[in-house]
Amino acid sequence: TLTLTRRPKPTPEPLTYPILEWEDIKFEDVIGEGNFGQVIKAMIKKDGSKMSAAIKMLKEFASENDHRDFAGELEVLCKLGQHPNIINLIGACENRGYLYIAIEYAPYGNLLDFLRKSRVLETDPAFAKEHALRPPSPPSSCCSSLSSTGIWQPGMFLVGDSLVAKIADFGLSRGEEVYVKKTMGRLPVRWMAIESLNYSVYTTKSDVWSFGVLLWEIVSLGGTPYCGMTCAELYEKLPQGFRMEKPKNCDDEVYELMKQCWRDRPYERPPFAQVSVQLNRMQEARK
Ligand code: ACK
Repeated sequence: TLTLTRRPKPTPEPLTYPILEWEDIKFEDVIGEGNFGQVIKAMIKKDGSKMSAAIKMLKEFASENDHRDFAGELEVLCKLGQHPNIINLIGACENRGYLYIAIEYAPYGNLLDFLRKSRVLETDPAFAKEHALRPPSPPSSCCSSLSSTGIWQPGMFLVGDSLVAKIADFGLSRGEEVYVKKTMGRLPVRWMAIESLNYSVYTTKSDVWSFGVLLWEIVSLGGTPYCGMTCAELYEKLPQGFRMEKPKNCDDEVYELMKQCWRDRPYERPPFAQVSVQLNRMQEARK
């Protein structure tokens, strides 16, 4: 006779992270505040040397869910490991039942503000007029219940030392749902590929599309994608072939790359490796 035995569920590995001592954190100014947490600049001592850090912590009245999400954020940061384009984890500290997560401090703040501030340097007044700053219109009710990829926006990046852009805020993602933006169930429609809008299909190729939009935002110094168009118009016009125009001061080959990222058929869009090679080549040619 055959006896079936159930394989025991694997017990989750305990989370291991670099531990910071409470005494080694010297809190300075509050640099940001969210719904349930805040970010405080600090000087920390780690392995005998002092460094700046941003400390994320929950507010006193945070719910049990918030605490779970916050621990999830630490887990994501641990799993991701170190990368030059990620706001890396420095360590974490538990004090009086509260968790404090220390991440790299990005001295230039978020990329979107950084780009917009750099407009002051723009000599062409028509440029600022053309890319009038306007916050994106809220998504219409038709697109408010889904969730989607949402990391390829300058709002998701911080600018670190040597002006390196780094992806930040993994508080928006959790566990296996990495890259799923949950904020109020809103979709980052302006960054979404046609197939994501129409069929909720998210692949690396739809990420390539979003990356193209990010590229457009960077070149237009923080312009609002499809400024003046509603969400409903995007649903209608993108499948008809409508695409954003070339931003002022944008090289033809950079715009060409954006358009490749926005090709109708996902498989016709270049893979990220190719996008990266092309961008590096363009950068080298400008040196
Ligand atoms: O957009 P900001 O200026 O940049 O305001 C937000 C705020 O804290 C809430 O997230 C800022 N912030 C978050 N992490 C960091 C960091 N590692 N370095 C510098 N600023 C940060 C973020």
